Amino acid sequence: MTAAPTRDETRFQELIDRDEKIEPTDWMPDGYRKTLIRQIAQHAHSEVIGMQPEGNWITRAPTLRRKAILMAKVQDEAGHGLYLYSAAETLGVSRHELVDLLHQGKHKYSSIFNYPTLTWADVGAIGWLVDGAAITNQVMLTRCSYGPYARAMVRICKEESFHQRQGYEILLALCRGTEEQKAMAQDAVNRWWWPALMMFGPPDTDSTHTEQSMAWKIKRVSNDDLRQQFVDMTVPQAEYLGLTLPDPDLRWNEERGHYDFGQIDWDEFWDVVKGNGPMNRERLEHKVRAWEENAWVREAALAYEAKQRQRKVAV
Ligand code: BYC
Repeated sequence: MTAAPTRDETRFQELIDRDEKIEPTDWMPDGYRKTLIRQIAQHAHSEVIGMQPEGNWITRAPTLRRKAILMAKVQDEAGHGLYLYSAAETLGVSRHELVDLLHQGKHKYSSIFNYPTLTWADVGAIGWLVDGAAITNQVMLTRCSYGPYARAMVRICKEESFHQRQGYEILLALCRGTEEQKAMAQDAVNRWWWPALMMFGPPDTDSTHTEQSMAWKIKRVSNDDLRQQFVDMTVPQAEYLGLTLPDPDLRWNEERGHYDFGQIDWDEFWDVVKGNGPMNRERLEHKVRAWEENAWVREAALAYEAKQRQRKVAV
């Protein structure tokens, strides 16, 4: 016989059923808290590690205008990391702890950022495909049952929409340029298409958390359904660019009302998730190095804060 739900459990379930938000001071099941910390931390780490592939092109952007836009975009990603670490902190874990776990290799971040950015066209492909996939996922998360996470997503989605357009515009310029430039755009899309599809996570049948996360309304749509949404949205955009998506099985299915697409290489996905992708080591080493080399900035900020506090007490 299962025990009757407690008052806390009943109230939590009522809030979920009524589509109301759970707030930091509300009671919540341990599993709900743990799932959110895991997902929000992974999300925050992804934003921060995600600065590296594009940051790699800031010094080599083709024009001053492109450089200014790219710098602003990369800086936005740092901001997203900050909102997300703050959202995680409302669940009783500190940013410091989470960053530490990332640095020790005990926390995951999105598989997509373990691929290299070989040409300027990769910056366009990331904006269009990676930010495009991120928005598809994050629009759903604006309806997440946990208030602070859902609200952080609203602002992040607005900024990601701008990022996606800047990426698309980079590719559009290349596709309307010389044959060499168009070939560069095609090559970037060939390399980023499949990893972008992997961003949505394993197929629903292999997903550990989807069922419970959907019952708690943390996730509102499953990995496979989001992936399908992304494919359906992106194919016409590729056609407009005049680029081919590297999948011979990609075709419109009249009966389903969706595009069919080919098999994703899940062995490659899990290999990257386990740390064996082309750039895993480099990404983490770079992150840890930046953390250590910039310790003086944190120390100076803390010293300044302590001084300000002393002054306030004196006044
Ligand atoms: N990469 O049960 P599942 C950005 C893991 S950054 C690595 O389906 P869940 C941007 C998963 O953690 C945007 N690992 O999990 C920044 C789990 O392992 P654990 C990043 C992955 O959580 C800079 C296991 O596989 N977006 O926009 O229900 C420049 C089983 O998966 C991945 C987010 O983080 C992956 N791709 O669903 C440009 C969105 N997929 O934890 C752009 C927030 C799965 O049990 N996150 N795993 O050891 C989510 O929505 C969900 O966490 C996921 C996965 C849909 C990703």
